[in-house]
Amino acid sequence: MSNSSASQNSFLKSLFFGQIREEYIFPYPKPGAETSETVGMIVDSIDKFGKDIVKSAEWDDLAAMPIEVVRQMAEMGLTGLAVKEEFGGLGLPQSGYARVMQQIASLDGSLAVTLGAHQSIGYKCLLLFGNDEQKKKYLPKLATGEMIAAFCLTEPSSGSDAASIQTRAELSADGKYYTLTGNKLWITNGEIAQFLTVFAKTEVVENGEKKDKVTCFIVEAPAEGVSAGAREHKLGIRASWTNAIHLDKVKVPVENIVGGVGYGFKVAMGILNHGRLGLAAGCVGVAKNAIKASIEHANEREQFKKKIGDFGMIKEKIARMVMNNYAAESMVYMTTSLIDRGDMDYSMESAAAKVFCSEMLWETVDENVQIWAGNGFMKEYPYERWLRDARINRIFEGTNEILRAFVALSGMQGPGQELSGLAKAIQHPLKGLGVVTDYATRKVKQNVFGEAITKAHPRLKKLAGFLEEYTVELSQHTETLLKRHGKEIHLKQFAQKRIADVVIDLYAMYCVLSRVTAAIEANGEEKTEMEIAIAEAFFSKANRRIRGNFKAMSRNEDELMKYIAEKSYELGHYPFDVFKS
Ligand code: MYA
Repeated sequence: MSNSSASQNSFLKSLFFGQIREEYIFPYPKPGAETSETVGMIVDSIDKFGKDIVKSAEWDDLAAMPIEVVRQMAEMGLTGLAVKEEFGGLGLPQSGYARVMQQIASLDGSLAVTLGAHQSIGYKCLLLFGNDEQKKKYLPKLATGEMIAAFCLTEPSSGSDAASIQTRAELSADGKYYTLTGNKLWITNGEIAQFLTVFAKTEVVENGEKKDKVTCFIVEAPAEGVSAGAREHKLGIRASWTNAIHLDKVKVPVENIVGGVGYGFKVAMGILNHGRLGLAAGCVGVAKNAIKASIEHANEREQFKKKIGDFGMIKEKIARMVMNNYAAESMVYMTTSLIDRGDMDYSMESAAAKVFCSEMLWETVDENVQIWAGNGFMKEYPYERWLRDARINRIFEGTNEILRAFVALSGMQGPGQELSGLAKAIQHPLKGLGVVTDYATRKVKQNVFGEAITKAHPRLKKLAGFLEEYTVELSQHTETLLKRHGKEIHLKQFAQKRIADVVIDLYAMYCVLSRVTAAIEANGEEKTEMEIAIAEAFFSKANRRIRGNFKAMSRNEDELMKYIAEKSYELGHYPFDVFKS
């Protein structure tokens, strides 16, 4: 996460400096032949399996699914997708993993969440930070589904503020084990899991000072002191298992610490950076279903002696659904390829993809209900369930609000450090000369020449031009905000939201540009007309959003909005009534 120098930054972090690292995003990644073949076979078997076994409507009514379904999934290898073959898994890279999650989500939301909680986050700590002994001991059982995993971070008083957890782990006098006590909330797979990734505060000594820091523990269940609360009843993904997990003086050997004492926060964030992409891929899978259903109805339903699909308002909806899903899909597989490279920070990209895809899905399933109208609202059809199932994606694995704040602040951190370096350099001219020169050169380059995109297809030159312009503007607005607010920028959420929205749109646009370039290069312009149209329409709409956000950085109604909110808090209710005025 270090931002000390622009040259070490990820694609999105670099954009905040006005730099376009096009070598990171061109050419658009193409899965290898072996991965494509394996994924193709798994996707086919998921579709077959789905028809026979998945009973979404029934499960949704009962708010439960049979545990045998999870066992059958495990037999198909679906519980060990990214685990190396030597530990009994399928050894898929992140791109292949995401494509399979996309397919599972298109089958059933509850099933996807169960499987996702197991391997996207449940035992991900082992894949990312586990030592050889831990991997050997647990991965074979987790890959085959003999053990099901759960990720235990959230607590009653700790949601978005993950570092504020209260669960404690005390080291025994002989230094051999920790005793964990605390309560975890809304844990997916809680009551069916045998492998719990638990985050707890431990005492550490840093520079001679005692501090409480987060540590990650593997807790096996059942075990003395571990219990699951009653199954929660939910709006959507109703058949998945969601429980509180209570830890009452649970003894955990020191060998079960993952990533080192005091490094648990980094472990949690590393896991979530992966998990957010599994979720984003799942959103793409469900959206594809909804688009298919909408097209089917648009083609079949007649009103006023015409197919409803012939009406402009329905065409606009279908086109928007297709266009936004194309952008979402482009972001997901661009970001998984950044993970597969193995040498890059992708934390912002993964958060941006999660926000974009979950909001794209929400809009898509909502418009699908609208197209199906009365039928869309009826339980007889799956569409109202898709809507309910989709809602959680904007909440879990980081609410879209906290992820917007993360995208904005994480991006501004680097320029902030350079600007404070610049301020220090002015006070200490000799010490800071290098910083001043470097920073000033970059600003001049941005303002006078812009940063060229050289790898986009010539047919998309105009679109590339927008991105060059907006990238420079992003860095300029970042600088203005940092100079205006300094460290207080952490508290300025109206501004953070605008910056995040611009960056998320920019990332989507860059991914689309790269993907359509690759499509033209592979198939020629004629065969790529639909994708070119999607790119042009997407850019046109995103342009309007970005321009609006840039404009609102200086002219906005923020103070009025704050006043209305604060006045409402004071009153405690909506104070108006036309009959009482
Ligand atoms: S699990 C629960 C999900 N919970 C969250 O996601 C919590 C959200 N909160 C946070 O992410 C953090 O607390 C935030 C930081 C971001 C607010 N990568 O001072 P800081 C570094 C790498 O900013 P804070 C669930 O829902 C940062 O640079 N590093 O920290 C499961 C700094 O480093 P340094 C990161 O203000 C549901 C340090 O940490 C990251 O406390 C089941 C401190 O940073 C990062 N991302 O808060 C799901 N963030 O010190 C199943 C921060 O070196 C789903 N840092 O400068 C399955 C899917 C199914 C598909 C369905 C389809 C339909």
